[in-house]
Amino acid sequence: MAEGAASCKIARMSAQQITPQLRQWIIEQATAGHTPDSVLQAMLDSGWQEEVAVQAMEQTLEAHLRGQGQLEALKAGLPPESKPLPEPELQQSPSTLNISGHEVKVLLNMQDPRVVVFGGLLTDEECDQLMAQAGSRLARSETVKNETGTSEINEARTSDGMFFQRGENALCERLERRIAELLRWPVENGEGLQVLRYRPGAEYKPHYDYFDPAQAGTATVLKRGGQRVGTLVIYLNTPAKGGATTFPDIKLEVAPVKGNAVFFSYDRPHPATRTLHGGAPVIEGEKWVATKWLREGRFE
Ligand code: PD2
Ligand code: ZN
Repeated sequence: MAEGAASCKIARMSAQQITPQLRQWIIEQATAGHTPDSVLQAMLDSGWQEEVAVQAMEQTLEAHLRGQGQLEALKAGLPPESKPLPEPELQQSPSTLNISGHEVKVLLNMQDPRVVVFGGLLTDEECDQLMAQAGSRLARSETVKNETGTSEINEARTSDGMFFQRGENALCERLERRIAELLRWPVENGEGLQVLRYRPGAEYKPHYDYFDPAQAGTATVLKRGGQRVGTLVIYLNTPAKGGATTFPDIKLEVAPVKGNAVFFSYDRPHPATRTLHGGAPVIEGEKWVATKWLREGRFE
């Protein structure tokens, strides 16, 4: 459980009304793992009347947390129940995993944040085929617009991209099954594979892959499969220079190597997960990746 909630700087109206901003602040504190007691105390410390503060907490948190199955744990002062996450079988620190006859190397295994680097997840032929299938369908990448849940061109992401439908063809199906077995997460909970191509100078500025609960458009996006809980970025080629996947919070840089992949998971949509990550600018050559995002529920 995190320490006491941050001080409540939400402006108090003279009548001490429960505003949308106050509700949002309460949800943010809860998502960061603060107990209801500490959130309440932070409100009292900044001058909220106890009656209003308690009512705001009840109204906001009960509805929000019941949906996440965390209300009872928080009321009891327990850390939020750790939810199931995609997770490879690495209990005995194997150097290789046999995934239905396909050998995958374990190159890095970090617990907190959860980051695993795999070697040889795809064969060179699979990488080449995926790039060939995606090539003619590439368009300037869009990202989800936070306010509305729709897509927009984003200067922070200067790559070209496309999405395959899940199970769109035999190769996609085979890779989806391999990823599901590797990460022990249902095929049905995965988004379709996304392929990105970065030309020299192109990059993906550091970001989180989960949907920001504070943004208005998130409710719409979450209707289809709930939150993202894990990401697998697979390198389809080896750029001559640049293009590492970076994790600024932990000062980790993963080199893009054809067929290798980096996996990371996040148990809550919050920076406390330290899963900020980006694609560093490509300096020479092109960089191609396939990204698999994993949802908490069925993505239909
Ligand atoms: O291409 C990458 O290294 C990269 C970096 C950050 C890909 C993504 N994010 C992504 O697809 O979300
Ligand atoms: Zn990302």
